[in-house]
Amino acid sequence: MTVTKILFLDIPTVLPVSTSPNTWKVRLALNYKGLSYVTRWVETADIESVCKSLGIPPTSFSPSGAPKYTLPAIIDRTHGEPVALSDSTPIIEYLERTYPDPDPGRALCPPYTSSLHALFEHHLASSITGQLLPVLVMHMYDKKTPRDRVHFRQRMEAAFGKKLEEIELKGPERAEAWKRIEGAFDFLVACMAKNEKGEFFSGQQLTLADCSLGGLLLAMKYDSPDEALIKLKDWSGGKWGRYLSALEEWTVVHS
Ligand SMILES: N[C@@H](CCC(=O)N[C@@H](CS)C(=O)NCC(=O)O)C(=O)O
Repeated sequence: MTVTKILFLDIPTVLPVSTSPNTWKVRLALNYKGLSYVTRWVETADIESVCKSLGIPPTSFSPSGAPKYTLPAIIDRTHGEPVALSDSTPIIEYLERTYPDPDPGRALCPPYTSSLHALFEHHLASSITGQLLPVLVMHMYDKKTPRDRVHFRQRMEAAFGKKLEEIELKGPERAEAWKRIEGAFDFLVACMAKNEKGEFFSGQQLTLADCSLGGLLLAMKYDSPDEALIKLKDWSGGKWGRYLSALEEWTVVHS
């Protein structure tokens, strides 16, 4: 374990773990790199005020110019002057630059892979993450803290112009959506089969791609143990169950 003074901001749920793919992505990186950190749990309703008070920058701006604050975020006070960062990929790139592993084979961001990782993340977001909301919306809602449920319902209903319960797909439409998602996971398995060894997208060691993919799988597992996780374990000859087991040693939640 490398002794660092990192504060990691994550989103609480009614479970002892988060269900956010992006915060899981950074937690996997912190655990894989063996960095010590403390978690501060921030409900979504408080993300903006907490980030502002800690000097954490927004991750995007709305067309009107209003800043949008999201988690994960970190504050690293290891080297005196605090470094406050948001946005999962820049956070992992910072951790990699600041705390490189002596073994180059364990690099999360190996040299010259930024463009490939950007492409991978774009693919994951459009082919899987973006397809999950209509099948997981009520599972996501159920796992939120009571206060965040109110916040989530308000934002989703305003964005979709209908009740949360109506956003969720049902019947044949739901089955078709799951089929499309299974197809996207099968495509990843076909790519991963090109590796000679190892359960991960990057073979035997994690990279940024596996932090993103692993974060997504953990979010599905914890948001929906009785539907998404059952499907994941069944798809692709059990590949995703094996992937989740291989990832397990880096899923510890340091509070
Ligand atoms: N590009 C950001 C996106 C982070 C993001 O969307 N985080 C979500 C949780 S998974 C969030 O903070 N949502 C709170 C909100 O939208 O108010 C990253 O990769 O960290």
